[in-house]
Amino acid sequence: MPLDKAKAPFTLPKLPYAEDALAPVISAKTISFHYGKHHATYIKTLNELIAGTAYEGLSLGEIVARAAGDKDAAARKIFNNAAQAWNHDFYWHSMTPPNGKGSGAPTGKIKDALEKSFGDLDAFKKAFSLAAVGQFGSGWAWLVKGKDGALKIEATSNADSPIARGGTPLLVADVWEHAYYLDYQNRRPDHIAAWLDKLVNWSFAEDNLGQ
Ligand code: MN3
Repeated sequence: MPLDKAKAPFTLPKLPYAEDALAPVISAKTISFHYGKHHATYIKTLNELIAGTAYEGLSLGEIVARAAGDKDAAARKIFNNAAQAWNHDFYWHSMTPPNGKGSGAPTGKIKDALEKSFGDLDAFKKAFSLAAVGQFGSGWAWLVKGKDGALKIEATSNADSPIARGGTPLLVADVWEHAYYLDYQNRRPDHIAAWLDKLVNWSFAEDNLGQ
């Protein structure tokens, strides 16, 4: 993750593929707004918010973790923008173009872990889709590794992220409307089904499993 060790001022991390590489599931037009406007704005705003505060000098992950425990209104704004910056970088890496590295069906350690926790790939997809589609309003659907090593699915609201609670995410799908509206309008279930079948980067998920 390019942003894990970076310090302020943060810059927009490079996309791991071309803007049109995920089409037709995610069009170049969606990526150009989502990456070039939404993601870029979270980073620009974060840099403005932390300038001259105790958060300046921390890595992005450290800012998310520290701001998560602070109920102060200024810290909530910092949390929202820092978590959105981290979540989006993680999201771009959770996807890979058709025939790209990590595309297709899961293999190896990640396949074994999915089968152990969910039974089979279809059961995982069904559970992930339920969480993604069922997240009311804006948010994220995650595959995470629990402290007991089992894989779990978690849905979070708005900017919230498992890393705010010391969790270990493996994959994330953005379920804010800006992630799919130009391509799927209100059909979030269809977008998530295509996302799971065609875009997941299983080698990224496996790398995040660790030992
Ligand atoms: Mn988004």
